[in-house]
Amino acid sequence: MVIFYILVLSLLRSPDISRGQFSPHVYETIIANYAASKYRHNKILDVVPAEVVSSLTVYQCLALCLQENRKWARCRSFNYGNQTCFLIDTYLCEKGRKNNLAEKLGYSYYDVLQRHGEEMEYFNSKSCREFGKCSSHCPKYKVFSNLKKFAEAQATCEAEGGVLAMPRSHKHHQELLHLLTSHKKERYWIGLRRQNNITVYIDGSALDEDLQLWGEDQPNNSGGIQYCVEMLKEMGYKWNDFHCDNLASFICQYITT
Ligand SMILES: [Ca+2]
Repeated sequence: MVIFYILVLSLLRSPDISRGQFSPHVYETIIANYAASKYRHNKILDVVPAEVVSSLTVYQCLALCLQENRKWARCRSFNYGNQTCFLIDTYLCEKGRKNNLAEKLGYSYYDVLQRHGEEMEYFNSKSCREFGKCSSHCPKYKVFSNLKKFAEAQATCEAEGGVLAMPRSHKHHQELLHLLTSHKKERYWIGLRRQNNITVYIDGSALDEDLQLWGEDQPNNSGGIQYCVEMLKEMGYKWNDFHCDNLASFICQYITT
């Protein structure tokens, strides 16, 4: 991330960013950071562009957006497709605006947010929070306090473009604990379950055997019917295997990049 800021700042310091001045690698790095996520491919931001320039590569389009010496307000994002660059003075998650993405085959939408304040605004925006459809700057998780069976909880996450949360490290676990400080329900489903006697993530990936986040004496498969995993308050929100048809609150995770 630090490298990214340096790249952007170095671009901004130059008043005469000319097309093609930087190697494609530099632009690729920036594009990767503000990349069109899977939610933005074949989609455009559905607003009237401030400026349209044809016969450009996507990198040239980015460079053009980063230029600051234009008459209209600063470029915040762009749509790109068919070698055409559509510069835009707002962005998907701008506060107070009801910007939406629209389907457009072969086009993509890119944010170009350059300053920390903007990123915080972005981070806190309704779209980020509720739909997880923004970039990697979005919060990764969303807590649902209502009670559902494991499968229903997973279906709810999927309907929002996510999955049940898949903490893969102590750092992820800490992030989830931090989220739960303002909720504190008894139990939360996460995206882990036992299949063929092995606990795996809901995407089928393996659980790191060394990741010890189980509560005391868990998993115990009590009654031989505990095939799903929850974070349990009475265990300090460590993991407990639990009957999948029992009701619990749950945490979704959004894959945004
Ligand atoms: Ca148990």
